[in-house]
Amino acid sequence: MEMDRILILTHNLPDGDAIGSALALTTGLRQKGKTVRATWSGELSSCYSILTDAYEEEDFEPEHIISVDLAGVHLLPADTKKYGEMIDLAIDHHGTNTGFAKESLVVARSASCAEIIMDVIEEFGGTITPYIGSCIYVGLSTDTGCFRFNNTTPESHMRAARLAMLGVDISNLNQLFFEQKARARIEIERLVLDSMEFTEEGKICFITITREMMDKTGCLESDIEGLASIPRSVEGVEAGITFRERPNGNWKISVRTKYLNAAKICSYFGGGGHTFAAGCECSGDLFDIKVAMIDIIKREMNA
Ligand SMILES: [Mn+2]
Repeated sequence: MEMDRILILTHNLPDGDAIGSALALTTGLRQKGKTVRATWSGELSSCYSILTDAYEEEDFEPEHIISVDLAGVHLLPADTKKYGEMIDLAIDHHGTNTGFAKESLVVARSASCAEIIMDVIEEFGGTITPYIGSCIYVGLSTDTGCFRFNNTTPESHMRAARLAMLGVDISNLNQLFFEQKARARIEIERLVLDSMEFTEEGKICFITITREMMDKTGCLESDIEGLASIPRSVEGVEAGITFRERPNGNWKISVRTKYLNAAKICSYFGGGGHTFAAGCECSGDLFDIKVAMIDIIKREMNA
């Protein structure tokens, strides 16, 4: 591992896996005496402070760039887009990774990027401290919906068991990330449930998160993580779709399915992701987008 002066990038609207992967890798590389900095965009909800409070910023001119949990350079936040062509190594678990980096470590079978990071740190001789383990656990547990989603593998459970043995306070992290909710989050759930619509005899469910709802409740982008799993949780729903209004007026669309190929559905709209959880972004009238989405999903249902 000859790299030094490393900048670690991750995707826009970072989730637990993005933050956990970036901080775990940064800390692991620092153990090896490397100069490393992680970047992420936007304000994070308060549960992340258990990870970010211990992070110390370092200022330097980066010579090498690593991306984590990043499927394509179009997903980089505006302030790191300029590095898109210069990424030396991509560590990722998205099967749709576009191969933008000079070298790629993509393990599509891995439920989270954080699990790959755990292996990488151990391979280069780093120690999984309780702090690094906490970062990994946050990535692993959030990307698997606390081990409920069907991307969860036996290895996910085995790694979590090892993290517990290494001193990670798993029950505290579960409490922070899966039990406790910001007041604003509960308020927006109330509004989002009110937006719920069903079509195709209840097989397709839509929810909508508007800027107005965000403003009214004071939710941060990171407060609404996981809302996209609500529509699929309804009995009988085969495709749960979440429309989220971006500040620029575009619609960020999350598709969650039980057996349909969500990545394929999203590919018709220029997006991608995992088999049962994928996303895309559309501009234009929301009603028209819904009609187009229903059309594609029906085609997949009959395929
Ligand atoms: Mn991930």
